[in-house]
Amino acid sequence: MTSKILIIGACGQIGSELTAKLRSEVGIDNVIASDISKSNLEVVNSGPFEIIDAKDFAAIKNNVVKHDVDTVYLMAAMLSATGEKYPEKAWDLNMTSLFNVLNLAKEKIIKKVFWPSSIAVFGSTTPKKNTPQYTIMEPTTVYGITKQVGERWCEYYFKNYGVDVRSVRYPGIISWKTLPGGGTTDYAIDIFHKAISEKHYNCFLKEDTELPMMFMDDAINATIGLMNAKSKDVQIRSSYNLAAISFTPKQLTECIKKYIPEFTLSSNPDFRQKIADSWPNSIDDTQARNDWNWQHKFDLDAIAKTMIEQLSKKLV
Ligand code: AKB
Repeated sequence: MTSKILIIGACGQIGSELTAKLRSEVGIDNVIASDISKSNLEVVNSGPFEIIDAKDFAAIKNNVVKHDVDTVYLMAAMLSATGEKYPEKAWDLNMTSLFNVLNLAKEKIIKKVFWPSSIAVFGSTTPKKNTPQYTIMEPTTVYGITKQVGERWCEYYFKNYGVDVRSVRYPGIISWKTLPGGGTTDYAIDIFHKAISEKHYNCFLKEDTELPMMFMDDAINATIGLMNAKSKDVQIRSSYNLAAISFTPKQLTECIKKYIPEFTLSSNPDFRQKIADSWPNSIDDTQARNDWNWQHKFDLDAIAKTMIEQLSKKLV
């Protein structure tokens, strides 16, 4: 029997591209997209779509039963920067939605769960270079706290209730199709939009702030690769470190200048600088590479080239 998939938060930056990729791989009717509103018409109009509030257990359960779903990707979350403005809302959304999905799996109503964690689980006491899989984790943002606690719950549900839950710690994800919202790494997308439209970008981070990043296509491949891995190969049930490249706003600017020579960068750090300063510069993801053969494809130059080509077509 074909597996039926529900994506919660399908209109967002990662959810929208995950929906498109899964629909192309397993068939349009086997992927039910859902979100709290119809904010992305491409997602809404490209296959089955339901309005679901990720905090509403009954709504998720009813749709799982209605569509005979066995696998849920929970992509709804409040990210780091917005979470600092609305700490209680971030806690409520990020934790309630996770429990809703884990409990459906515990009750054997669904079989498999994907839930993204983030580099935000790390804090200023974590080693910054090549941050290991297992290390000090003292996150300083509400978002990071929800992701760290969420990881503990995922492992707990796996060990105590046999829930097949899988997770990666996403770095900043760079994409051109759907805008991100409320993250600290969002500058690495804004910069391309402004490079094309204004030839100048005023960055909210200092120009030497180095953060781990990844192109969307790699992030989607990692997500689906982990979900397709044999259960015995998924040795980590909290969340896997996942890495591609690291760069600073200055290094990204140098790369963009190869394509847009007149582009300039200025910097006016705001509250997001403190968040970025608490995160790693680079990540050691050896275990993901060994356990389920994770490999990234896009380096900085390939990302810049693709972003500029695609956005130039889209923004005209
Ligand atoms: C954010 O900046 O909050 C996210 C993340 C790194 O999880 N992109």
